[in-house]
Amino acid sequence: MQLLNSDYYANMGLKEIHAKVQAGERLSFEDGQHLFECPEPLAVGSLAHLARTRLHGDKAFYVVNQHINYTNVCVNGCAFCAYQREDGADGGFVLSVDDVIARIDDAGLAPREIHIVGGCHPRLRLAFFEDVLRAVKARLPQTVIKAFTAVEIAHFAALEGCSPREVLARLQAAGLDMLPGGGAEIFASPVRERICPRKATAAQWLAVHEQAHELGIRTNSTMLFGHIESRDDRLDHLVRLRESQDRSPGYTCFIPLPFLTENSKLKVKNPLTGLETLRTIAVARLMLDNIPHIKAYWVMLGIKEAQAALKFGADDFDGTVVEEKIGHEAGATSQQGLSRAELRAMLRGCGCTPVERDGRFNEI
Ligand code: V47
Ligand code: SF4
Repeated sequence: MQLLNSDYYANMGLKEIHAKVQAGERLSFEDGQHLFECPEPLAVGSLAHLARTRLHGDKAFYVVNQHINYTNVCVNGCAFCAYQREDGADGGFVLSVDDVIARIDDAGLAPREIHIVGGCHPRLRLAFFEDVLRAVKARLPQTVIKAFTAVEIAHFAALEGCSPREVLARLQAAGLDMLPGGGAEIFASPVRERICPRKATAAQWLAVHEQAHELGIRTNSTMLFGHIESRDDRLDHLVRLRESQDRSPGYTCFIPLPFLTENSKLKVKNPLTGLETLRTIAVARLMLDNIPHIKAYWVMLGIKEAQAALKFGADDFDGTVVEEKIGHEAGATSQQGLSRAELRAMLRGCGCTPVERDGRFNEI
């Protein structure tokens, strides 16, 4: 499918990259730099749309899902995080197993996916998380449980004095189906050391995902951008993810997360523009030729920019969500949840065919 003719891309200095995209060839780091430097973000967006359309046509996926954050108490204190509280501080909370089940019952959704994540709590032990998973599985046997970022898995392993692989195997036996993509932030160490020095390193994050893939647990991936990282750091992150997927296939989806600045200790000199966010999503689609889905996470992007992202390489809109805390503590202005009907109308409204999926990205 050719959305614009070759002369257009040649005039934009993208002749060779256009040819590579048309031929389905892999883009290099330098190609990525070229895409970031191209004076016309719409040209980059249309190339990403070409790649996205080849994979998914005009489909835009969504899922009936529920997010549950079990605690905001976290030992890591990442500089960008507005959600975290110190142990014992005002506003800290921990949900019990019964609280988690009550959240599910209150939502009354019959979700296809439950997304459970939280801070790295200093005292919650693995047995508690096994109980959570068993209780959720018993309540929702058909639902995919996507829970615990690689950072939480590494933290549980440190608390238990065992390997992340053992943690993954125990959680899988208790009902864990997938890992979410959080905690990747930016892999480049000089940036990572400034924004989240206590968190699992890039190598640890990647190792946990690759071990999960070996156990048959598929995973997602993210990138937090628009803070102190450079565009080259973003490309480095994308290339490392692509290499990880080559080594150990199992990433289903990539979620670009623009940094939301409210209530954060991290001060940013040049806040993201909407177009830079869209360009970054487009570059991600073009670089990540081996990850099938790019998620326009409406909670962090805002609904209108998430809709625009569907024309800049993204194909998934995430879901009904129900209640979200991490982005909203940081100033997300989106509402808390969307209904299936609202999601479908939003996707149709931007010229896409809405397709409901399950937690494993199978069409329903
Ligand atoms: O890892 C924290 C990010 C992530 C801020 O796997 C922030 O399907 C922006 O990973 N501004 C958690 N972002 C969310 C996440 C996620 C969300 C939806 C779906 C999936 C999935 C994963 O949120 C954290 C961090 O990168 N984050 N603070 C902030 N101020
Ligand atoms: Fe903790 Fe996650 Fe917030 Fe970092 S981003 S402080 S690991 S909750």
